[in-house]
Amino acid sequence: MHTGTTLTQFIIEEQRHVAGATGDFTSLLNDVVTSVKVIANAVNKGALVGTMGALDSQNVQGETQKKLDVITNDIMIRANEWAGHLAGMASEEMDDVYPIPQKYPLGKYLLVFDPLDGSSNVDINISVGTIFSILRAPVAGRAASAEDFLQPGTKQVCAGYALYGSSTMLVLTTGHGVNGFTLDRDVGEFLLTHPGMKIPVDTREFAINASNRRFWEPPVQRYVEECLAGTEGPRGRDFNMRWVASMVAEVHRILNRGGIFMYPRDTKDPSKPGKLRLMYEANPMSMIVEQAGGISSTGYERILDIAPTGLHQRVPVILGSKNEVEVVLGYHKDA
Ligand code: P6P
Repeated sequence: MHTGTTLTQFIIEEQRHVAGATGDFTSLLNDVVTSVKVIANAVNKGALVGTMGALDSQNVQGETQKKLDVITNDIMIRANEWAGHLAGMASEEMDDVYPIPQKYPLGKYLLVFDPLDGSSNVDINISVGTIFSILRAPVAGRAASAEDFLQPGTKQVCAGYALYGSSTMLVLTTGHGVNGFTLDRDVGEFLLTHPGMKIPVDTREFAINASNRRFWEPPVQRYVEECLAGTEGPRGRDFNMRWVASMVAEVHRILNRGGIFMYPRDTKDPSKPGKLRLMYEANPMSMIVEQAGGISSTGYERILDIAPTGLHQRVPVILGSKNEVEVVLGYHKDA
């Protein structure tokens, strides 16, 4: 019986297009996939195994950590620290760079991730995900410093996310388009189900946390008001709205049917230029969105061009269907 193209087969076939590939990247990506399978299992068991609820600890963002935030972070660390492909790891859940233990060899890549994005949803059984980004270490085989991670998104070798939803999916790009895989739990393999994902250039669906409306900058205020004005307004058509409070779920919807997702700069906390983190949310999602024909911007500049200044730096994010994002960027230029 033909099982279809497995992710393992897909990665190895991709490797054949890379001159001089040693197999290190392929092996690293397979270890990341293994960690995603383990996380999917932990998330899927939910309340059955007592992993629901919050800890009394906070992460570097000052956000209360869920038990699964820490559990999934440990899963990513344990599955990826031993193989000799990494010079270091960084995560939303860890203040500083995770050094590879001395008992393991150092490699030529850096792995940065949000182990459980949208974790505030996990207790209420709404989709959550894992977001990851792979960079080259500036010096292969040397323990990575925080500065080594501070590379613009254009330097990413690979970006991907896992979505723990009604099915468990893995979506990734290595710079040659975006492909989606669905976990067949009976086989324990991800199978290629969404080859060559492309974001429709037009949309009538926007995603934003409307409770922050009074804090938005004028261009975003204008855009959302015009969407709400519908056929009677300047856009001359009605729009739909979604907000899942899980970036992975929003981006996956946009990859499948188009849309625009905005977590814009707002004045709610002037010390924060946005809520989403550049290194392990905005950059990997921006690489995926651009590879699928979309646009991802702060409103003022291309996210992938930003020169990072900190591991946990926040940025405003406006991403999705090309023509709709360009409308919002036009309003920013007018302002
Ligand atoms: P709010 C989840 O915490 C997250 O980082 C993204 O996944 C999501 O899009 C956003 O924050 C939700 O933010 O303010 O609606 O809770």
